[in-house]
Amino acid sequence: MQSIQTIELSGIPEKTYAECIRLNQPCIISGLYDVLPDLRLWNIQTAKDRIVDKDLKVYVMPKGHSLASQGFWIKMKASEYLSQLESGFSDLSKIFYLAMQRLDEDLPELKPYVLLDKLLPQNLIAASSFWLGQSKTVVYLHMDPYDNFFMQLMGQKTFHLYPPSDSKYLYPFSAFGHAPEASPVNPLAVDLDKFPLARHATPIEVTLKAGDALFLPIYWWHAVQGGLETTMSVNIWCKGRIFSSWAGALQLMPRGIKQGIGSIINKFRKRN
Ligand SMILES: O=C(O)CCC(=O)C(=O)O
Repeated sequence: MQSIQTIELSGIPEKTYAECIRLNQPCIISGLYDVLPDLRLWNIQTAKDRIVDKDLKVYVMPKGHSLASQGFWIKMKASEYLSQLESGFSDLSKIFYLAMQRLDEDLPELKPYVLLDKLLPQNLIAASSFWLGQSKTVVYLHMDPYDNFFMQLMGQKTFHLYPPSDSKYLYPFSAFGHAPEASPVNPLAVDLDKFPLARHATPIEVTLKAGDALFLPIYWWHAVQGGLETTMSVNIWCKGRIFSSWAGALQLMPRGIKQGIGSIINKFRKRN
């Protein structure tokens, strides 16, 4: 299995970003706490103090499973989620994950404390998300149409990565279906009888601990597995570079076009 490079986070956002783009490979970014020392202090209480009154959308998966088709979202009060996170979830058959909460739309209360523009140039930031989960969360194998700057703030996470060129071995769902970004292959236990081409894929495994960041280039496949304790992360998706891989662009473009048309129709409906 391949290992990946480490680069030092620079206090000058443009410098770190330029170095990530130059490498165009997943890399660990060290020195997060040197640039933003307050991030070292994040814990469940930090979130509780700011979001306890919110209504949340929580991702739920049956325990031991990690496929796109098996997860679903439920509504939950933040107070309930946070107290179960501390004292243990009453439903032991499932994994509950406050996953992908957009800092702009879902949890703007947390955004001022992350100081995103100290990390990356402001004009490149497409969206940023907050993730807070119990142990052993799993996010299924998928890719995103953005470069990803991912920061681990509590606990450990293991990323199972494959380059965009491995798409032909990973059986992506149809570009015209509802999950073109996802693959049915489970990197945690690859079923070679069902997906024989997966034997040619070239996985990389990276474990992040609190204080580590990962740069994940656009269209890299990733499944993400939480460690044995509570995990907290914030990530930034960066604009641009959508044509850096034609295969990636063609796989995700139909959804982008569909979403674009959908948002124009919504705007039109609201106006009338
Ligand atoms: O942190 C996780 O559990 C998943 C993160 C992820 O999939 C992403 O940042 O794109």
